[in-house]
Amino acid sequence: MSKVIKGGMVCTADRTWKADVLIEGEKIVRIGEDLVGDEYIDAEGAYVIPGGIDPHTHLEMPFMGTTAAETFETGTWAAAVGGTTMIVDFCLPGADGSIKNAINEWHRKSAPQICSDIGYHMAITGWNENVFDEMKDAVDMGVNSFKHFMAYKGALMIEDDEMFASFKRCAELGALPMVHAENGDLVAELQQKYFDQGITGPEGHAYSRPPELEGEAANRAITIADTAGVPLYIVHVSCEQTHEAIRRARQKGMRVYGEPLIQFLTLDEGEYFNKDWDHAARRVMSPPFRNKQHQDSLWAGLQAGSLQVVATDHAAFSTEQKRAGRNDFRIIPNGSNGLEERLAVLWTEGVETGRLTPNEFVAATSTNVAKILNIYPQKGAIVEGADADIVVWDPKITKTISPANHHSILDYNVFEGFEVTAQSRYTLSRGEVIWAWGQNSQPQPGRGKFVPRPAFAAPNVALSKYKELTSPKMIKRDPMNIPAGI
Ligand code: DUC
Ligand code: ZN
Ligand code: ZN
Ligand code: ZN
Repeated sequence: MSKVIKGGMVCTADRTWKADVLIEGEKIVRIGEDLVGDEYIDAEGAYVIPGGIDPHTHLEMPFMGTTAAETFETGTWAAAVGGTTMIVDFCLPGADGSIKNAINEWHRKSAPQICSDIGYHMAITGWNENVFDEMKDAVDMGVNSFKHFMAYKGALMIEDDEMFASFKRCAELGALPMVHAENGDLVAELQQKYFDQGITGPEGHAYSRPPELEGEAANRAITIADTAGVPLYIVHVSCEQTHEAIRRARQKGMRVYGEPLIQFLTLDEGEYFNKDWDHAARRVMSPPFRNKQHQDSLWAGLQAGSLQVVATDHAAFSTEQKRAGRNDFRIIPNGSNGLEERLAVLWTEGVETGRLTPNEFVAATSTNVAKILNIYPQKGAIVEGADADIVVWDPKITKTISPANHHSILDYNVFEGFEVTAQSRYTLSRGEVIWAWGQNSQPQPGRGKFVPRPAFAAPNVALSKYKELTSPKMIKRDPMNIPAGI
């Protein structure tokens, strides 16, 4: 059974033109005029874009004494509604510290639930011989990127020497290191200081994580990556300082990538001063939302190409879960939503306002992600031979975002009240229509597939070389336990 997406404007990262798209099975087989097939999908008046890829989600992640409420099923269903056909989720090691076991655990949880495709990043939360060895297993298992937390002291935070060892390992494996850039030592100090001053509410979260501490960590990570001779991906870039660090590094010829979040582009720090505690706490995430000056810098980075992708860091905790931090902002589970809203909000606030072209929108939501994470052109492209992950993107459907009409499991939505001016008319995942506007039927859980991401071409370094140079040490960390006041 072939399908033709008919009458739309194909819009890729490079250009926009009127064409039909012929799909056979799971693949795009032809792009051209007046194509014929067994079935037709109406794209008149709409753009035909590569399915969104969200490079940063935390579904069902055990974190800060609880587990993120969004499941792999509800998350990928919400994603499909929003025009996202693939997510890259963060694997955290469990109590045994094993990378291999963590990846298998993520497969166990995600495989029966996912409605569309998935990849993983692996978190490196400590350093020892086993981590060194298992990083190779991860790459062999199709996980070619490793995240390092420079914050969450006493739980996930990694020290500079460990990060350097891990970055060197990435260099020899052809893997991409990533960082959560915040100076965790200073964040912990500031948290204690504000708490001791009697600031116990969500505003303390914003005060204790100033942009300077993010910029410092970003610069440090860039220096470490440069010394290790490896590219670097900085997740959730929230502020001008981090953007500037990335811009400078790129100007020097380094491959440093920056990922602003849709939340950071459109929501500001004023949210933490809302009189309604629940409202403010629902928006507590790290790094926190910033002011307009920082937002302007992020938009400029997307326009100029010094920032490449827009993600969500979707880590959804219910109001009830957030209330664990009722008397102490330090234990409010960190995270906010956006998986379903990312494309529509970026379109409305970016393309409709003239800040981004439709092609830049496609690059930031899909194509650049696929390139940076080494799955292009299987994903992120409308070309013959690519997976038919395609969205018929209708710039005339308007919607007011609300928990009443969203598909996330959450009981609130940080974008509530946003009027968006575009939606997915049809979302296709490997040739199958998994969302049709107005029908609201859920795709089959378990139909999604894990997408292995191969290693990048690596310099030819003997695998044993750094094993002698790096001093393995065992530091026990427990992501479930972030003690207050450290
Ligand atoms: N930040 C969050 O807000 N949530 C999950 C992890 C992170 O780094
Ligand atoms: Zn330290
Ligand atoms: Zn992070
Ligand atoms: Zn994250």
